[in-house]
Amino acid sequence: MTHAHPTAAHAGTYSATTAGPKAAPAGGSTAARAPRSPTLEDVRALFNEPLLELVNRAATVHRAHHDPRAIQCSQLLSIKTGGCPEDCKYCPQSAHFSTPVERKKLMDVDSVLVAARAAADGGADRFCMGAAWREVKDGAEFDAVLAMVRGVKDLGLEACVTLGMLEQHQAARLAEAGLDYYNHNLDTGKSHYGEIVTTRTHDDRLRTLDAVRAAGVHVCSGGILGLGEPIEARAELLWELASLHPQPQSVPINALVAVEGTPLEGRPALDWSELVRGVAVARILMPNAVVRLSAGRTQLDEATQAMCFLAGANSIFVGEELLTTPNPGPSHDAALLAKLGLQAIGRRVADNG
Ligand code: SAM
Ligand code: DTB
Ligand code: SF4
Repeated sequence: MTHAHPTAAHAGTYSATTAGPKAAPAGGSTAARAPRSPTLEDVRALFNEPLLELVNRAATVHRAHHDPRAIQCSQLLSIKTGGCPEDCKYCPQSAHFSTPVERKKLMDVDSVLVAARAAADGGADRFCMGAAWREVKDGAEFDAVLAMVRGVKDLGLEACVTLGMLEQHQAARLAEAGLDYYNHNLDTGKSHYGEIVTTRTHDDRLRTLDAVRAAGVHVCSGGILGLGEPIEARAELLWELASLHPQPQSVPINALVAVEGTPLEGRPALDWSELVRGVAVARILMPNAVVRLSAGRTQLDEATQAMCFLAGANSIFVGEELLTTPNPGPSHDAALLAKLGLQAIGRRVADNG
């Protein structure tokens, strides 16, 4: 198993600013100074830090591992919408709930590639295709998704898909088609998971992540804040993600979009400080990952988003829509990035040649 949780720390003191693969012990005895993996207790302690101290530590980690002006931009497309057999309480695409989302068939390859080209023209560097499937099934539809991945790569974009559970041979076929990232979120901490989804287990999620990693595809895995989960479940979620070996290369932090008709309709919006705190803890625990400020940005003011970038977020979803819900859109995002002196990495390449 590659996802064993470290329950006992080895020698050394966990340091939020120096922990992580790139951090070298600062002289002296390496045995005594070596950074160790965070324990769940360490993560709980981060959640209790004064917010601005935490943001300052996260900003320091961020600057030690990344260009703080660069923002990775992914554009989403729902290639198969609605009618999903899973009962994820947050999701407007579940067939268990009556929501405004209409069930549609899998899109054809050409239409997907038209959208991908528009995403590239709009400055996205990665195209992420989502399907409301419980799991991938071999056959014509999966073959079409493989053709979409190949087409997206031919356009010079990074390719990401999120298709539900996956077997090893399917992950291998996606890798062969050139897939860069597979998105599969742990969504919430293990102790809270059964409150949110009953049609699969947290261990099912980990098994899919193992298959993705074994195929050599980068892992994109994160979660949702604001489901009504206790702080303990947030600490668990981020500890579980940080305990994966290797850590996920991409970590989306979603704020719940409470959609009418879902069981979480009417759930109060996450307080901005809780989102900033979640981003900061993710950055400290996973120094090399790209941390994405994901769903829910239409509910956030610019100052909150700025604070998330300061706390280590270095990626967003761009475009007018996420999968089925609205996103701020290109003109708002261009204005925000310009105001903060940040640059979309796709635009940097475009502007330089
Ligand atoms: N069916 C696949 C799966 O669940 O892995 C892929 C698509 S699913 C929509 C991808 C992710 O979107 C979920 O894991 C969840 O984190 C996020 N998501 C779905 N509905 C959301 C909502 N209302 N608010 C925030 N995030 C949401
Ligand atoms: C992720 O973590 N967030 C994205 C992407 N991965 C697939 C999806 C957000 C979906 C928000 C609800 C919707 O638009 O349907
Ligand atoms: Fe289906 Fe994914 Fe939505 Fe769950 S989150 S209902 S698996 S589309």
